[in-house]
Amino acid sequence: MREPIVSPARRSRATHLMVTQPFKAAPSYAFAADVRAGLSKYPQKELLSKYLYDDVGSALFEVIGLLPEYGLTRADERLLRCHAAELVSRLPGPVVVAELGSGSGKKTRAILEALCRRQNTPYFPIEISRKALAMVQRELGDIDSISIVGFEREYLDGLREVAARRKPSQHLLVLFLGSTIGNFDPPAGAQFLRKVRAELRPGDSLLLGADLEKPIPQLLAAYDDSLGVTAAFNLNLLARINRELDGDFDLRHFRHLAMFNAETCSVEMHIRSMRDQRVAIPAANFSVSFAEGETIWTESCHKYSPQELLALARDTGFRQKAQWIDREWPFAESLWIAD
Ligand code: AVI
Repeated sequence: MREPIVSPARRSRATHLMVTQPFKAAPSYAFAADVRAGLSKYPQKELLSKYLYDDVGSALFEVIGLLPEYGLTRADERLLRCHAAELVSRLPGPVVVAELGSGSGKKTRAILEALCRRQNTPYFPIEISRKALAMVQRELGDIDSISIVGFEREYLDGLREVAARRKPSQHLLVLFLGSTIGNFDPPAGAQFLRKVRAELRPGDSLLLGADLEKPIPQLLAAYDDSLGVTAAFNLNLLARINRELDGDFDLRHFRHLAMFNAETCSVEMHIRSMRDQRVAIPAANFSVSFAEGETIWTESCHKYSPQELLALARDTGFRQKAQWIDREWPFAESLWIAD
């Protein structure tokens, strides 16, 4: 089992410091197996959205957050900045913070600073990206009274470890920000939140960031921006298959597509084949044919309503204590308490 990454402030006390060394990426068998399974699906080929986030994809996603058409990241950050003090005032102390998918940790600063004005705050970012965890140390390491221990783990594995480490007197605040919940289809999202709840004690808190419904043209522009950054983010998935699995996708013959699925209230991202073609992916022991116009479904971004979030809280073992909604870009930050 891998050891957590420990912030510089704690290194001297850590008994199991993981030494981060550059390593040559081994071909990922899981990636190859998932690519093969997804592209074998009929009638709708699929690739899992988690594979959008290699180093190139993560860098492109950072840029997406700056685009005028995509207000989601700014709304999330704005709400956290404006309501951090109120949020903290609603939590019993002392609080331990676990963040599922922290990224660089930048948007979490306001909450951590507000908490650190009140108490020493242990912060456990949980991330599958080691690079992101290293960025957390740089981004937040200067906050007084914080101790950061990063877990390079899947969300639920990391949360289980954090929950097991906290003391009986410590209240756990779980952060699940940025509307990552929207990238689960709603039943899977509810199932995931039930699993989160199962790791908590009654009275613990979850702060959930979720993007809300808005006019379809606004949504389509957000996922098909005029600069083509989202298109590059999506097509990078094929480029990643070429890089990591020796695939021979010719990117000139595929195109990004964003469309709104009214039945599921989601924006779907697809990649459309612009001609009949066959692609070999030797490291996955596989080749695949595409008909002209056929698509690969790469991501769904569900848009919630405030009522749906309230029902979701009840359905998954929580009670909603507060909710803040951004006026400029409908987005909700919901504070839920474990029942
Ligand atoms: C990470 N997630 C919340 C983003 C979203 O809006 O659903 C991913 C994204 N895909 C395209 N643009 C942004």
